[in-house]
Amino acid sequence: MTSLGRRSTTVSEQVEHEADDAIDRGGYDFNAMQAKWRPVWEKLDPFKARDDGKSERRYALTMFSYPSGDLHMGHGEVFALHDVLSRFWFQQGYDVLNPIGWDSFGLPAENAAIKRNEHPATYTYANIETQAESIRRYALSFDWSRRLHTSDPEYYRWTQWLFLRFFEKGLAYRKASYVNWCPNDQTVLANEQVVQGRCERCGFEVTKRELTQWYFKTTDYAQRLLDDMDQLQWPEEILLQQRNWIGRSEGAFTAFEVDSQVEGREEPIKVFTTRPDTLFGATFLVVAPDSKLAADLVTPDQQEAFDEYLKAVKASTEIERLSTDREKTGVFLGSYATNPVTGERIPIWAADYVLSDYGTGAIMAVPGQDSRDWEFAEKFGLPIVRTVQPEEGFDGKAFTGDGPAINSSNAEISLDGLGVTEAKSAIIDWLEDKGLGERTINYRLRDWLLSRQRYWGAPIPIIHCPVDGEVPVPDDQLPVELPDLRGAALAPRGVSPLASARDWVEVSCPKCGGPAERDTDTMDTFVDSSWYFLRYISPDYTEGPFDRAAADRWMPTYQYVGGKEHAVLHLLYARFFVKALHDMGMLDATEPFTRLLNQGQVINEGKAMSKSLGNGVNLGDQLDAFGVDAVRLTMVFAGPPDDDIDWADMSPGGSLKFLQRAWRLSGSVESPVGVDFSTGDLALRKLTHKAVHDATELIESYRFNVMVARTMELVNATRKAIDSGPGAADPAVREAVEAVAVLLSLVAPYTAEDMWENLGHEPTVAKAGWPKVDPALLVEDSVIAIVQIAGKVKDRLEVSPDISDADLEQLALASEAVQKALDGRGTRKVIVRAPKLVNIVPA
Ligand code: ANZ
Repeated sequence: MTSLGRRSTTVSEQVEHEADDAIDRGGYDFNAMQAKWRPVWEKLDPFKARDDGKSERRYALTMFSYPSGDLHMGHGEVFALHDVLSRFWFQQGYDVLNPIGWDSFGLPAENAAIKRNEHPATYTYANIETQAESIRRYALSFDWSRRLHTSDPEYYRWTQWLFLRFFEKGLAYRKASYVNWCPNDQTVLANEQVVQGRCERCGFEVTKRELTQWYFKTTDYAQRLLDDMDQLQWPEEILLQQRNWIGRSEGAFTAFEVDSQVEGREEPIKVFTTRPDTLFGATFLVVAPDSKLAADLVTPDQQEAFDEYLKAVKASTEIERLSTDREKTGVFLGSYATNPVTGERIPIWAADYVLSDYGTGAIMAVPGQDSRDWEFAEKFGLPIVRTVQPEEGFDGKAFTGDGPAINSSNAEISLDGLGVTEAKSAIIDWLEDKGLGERTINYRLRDWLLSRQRYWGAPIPIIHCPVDGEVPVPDDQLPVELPDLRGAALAPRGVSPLASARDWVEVSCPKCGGPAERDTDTMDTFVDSSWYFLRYISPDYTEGPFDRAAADRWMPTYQYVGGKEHAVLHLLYARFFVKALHDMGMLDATEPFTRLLNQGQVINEGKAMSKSLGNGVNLGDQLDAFGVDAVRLTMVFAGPPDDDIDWADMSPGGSLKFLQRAWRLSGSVESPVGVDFSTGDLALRKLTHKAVHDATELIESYRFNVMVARTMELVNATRKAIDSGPGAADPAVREAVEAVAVLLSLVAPYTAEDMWENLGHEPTVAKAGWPKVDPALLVEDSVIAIVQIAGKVKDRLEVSPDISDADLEQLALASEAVQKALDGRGTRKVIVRAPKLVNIVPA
């Protein structure tokens, strides 16, 4: 932040320079503090979740860590932010559950194992230990007694158990279809893992393969996943992404009779349309080339042309298929259908812009109102009839807007003159009446494809028997443990490596006792992370995946903190899981996460950190140079938590200096522990009470950076009171410094603990309790300071009449309105006239 001295030097220069600055610590030694307090806390174990019903519960959750290497800057940020909330609730006296564990199955460990010729567990558990050590050093308020790893058999036993309950309810099933296939990772992917046609993990272009795979029936929950969003206090952006992903469309099914000459095809073709009002303009039908329908409808004389087209379609990638600016391709199938309202005979085509797994895989093409259909009609010389009157002056092609219907009447019904909404409803009524169609709602959401052809995951607990079919592994034989495979045996070859472990695969059928085989696929690791927050609640429970009574006490989690990249993956899957468990009578909660905070990214020099750019910043190096507290403080003070943090603009050295200043206060206090504060200096007391009071609201609304700015203000005022005010023996000074220690305990736990000891208290400051605020002291004579950017008023701040220039500047720069107006620009100059005016000249 500018107020701590923004520099434009490279990070390594910055580290060097600021480490030099930090040498004169005036007795403040972060290494000594870290060494001193860690063992004390480990002994006290202050963050073990209490669950005795004496206080209100709050479940604070950070997104699951994946054990790849050591912690990085992103972890540093998310953990620091999350810890402010968790520690705040501890201070407020809530029973907080703040667990930690590892999402430890997954491909990276498997790929590493192939390379190193070892077992994935070796790499996985070594990384976990490294991360666990770093997390402990980072002093987070986790309850370590609940630690779990999804790759432990004791965990995946219950993942498998849950799968079987879903299976029994028909919520897990197997089907053959064209699925997303990553040629690099040699495994299928869920729709959610395909981003713009590429594998979410490795970036390879995804192709299609016909395979028999396991699915969860997420589509059963489409409407409830939408409806229940209004219970969620989540960023609007994430809710919107989920809404779009679920993609509810209201429309109708309409039936088109097929010409009698198509052999073996009698039932009519059903299409899904969101614009039944345009039915009079449906001049041809288009079916997905890779659908059974297309194969059925092709006539012998078009067979060859069709086969050729289908081959080309299969070779094309999803990216190509979905791209809108690509020239339309297609092939006439030789057959015809009848438009139910015009009675006209219309041709049936196959084209790849129609997808086989949406709606019915067939559309009525209305070129007059649909751009893709227009292009297609133009290219292949098919008729175009407008059924909506375009607005005056419209000279485009398809008209997709609202307007009065035209060319839309027959002997029985006329839509002419009606607007789109009325026309829709009139035509659907008529179609329903005639048995030619029906109102319907369609969702873009697909079932969740959960099987993977890879090793390092939970085996699917099903046995395939030639007599009994799919037979669940009996509960008392769970977990189905992974066979011991390592190194080259794990190399991807398109079928699961488990298939090669014949001893493991060949079993007898639990039903008939005859020879049978285990399912050789493993579950998507998103299955593991769809219920881990429930396991945390009773990690040692042996009667089921979680203790229902305890789960009902703690769920839903009050606060979730993590990245936005999970908008339609983990966050959707976990919601589906909780709803399904609720319906099975296993849980009261219907939603997993009430509040969601997405942190921004830590970037460097304006760009995401990456190996190729060489702009990576190592968290461990930062911690070595500046100490845990200064790094955490820098993360929290950088700005609103959802903004990106450009580390090149940060000054951890400045944070360190502030911590020293705060810490020195604790050695200056001259009044005894327990002194009566009410006799203290009124002005300082007011400032203290206001800071504590405001912090509550600032923290609950995620404005942690402002809370820190207020703490800085209090530190400066206290220093002034000691040096040139009522003096170090004034009780108000002790009150202020104790408040500073508690406020800082949320962000800089080592410094705060040391201060607490200097003040004469026993550890731990983490449980000191939130200072009581006296409402009488909140009535303050305050003045309004105007904050301008380039002469324009951006904010008004209520400040104390004797605020210093430096404090006012800090407050002004921390203001949300100012941050927004600056929009990432730095400042060239800041002119401060405390307590009335701040004028900022942007860079
Ligand atoms: C006729 C029509 C006329 C359409 C018009 C649109 C505009 P959403 O909103 O995404 O649900 N459609 C239906 N199934 C399809 C499939 N499998 N592949 C590609 N397109 C498909 O879109 C529904 C609309 O997308 C449907 O309404 C259908 O085209 C097309 F002026 O029918 B419409």
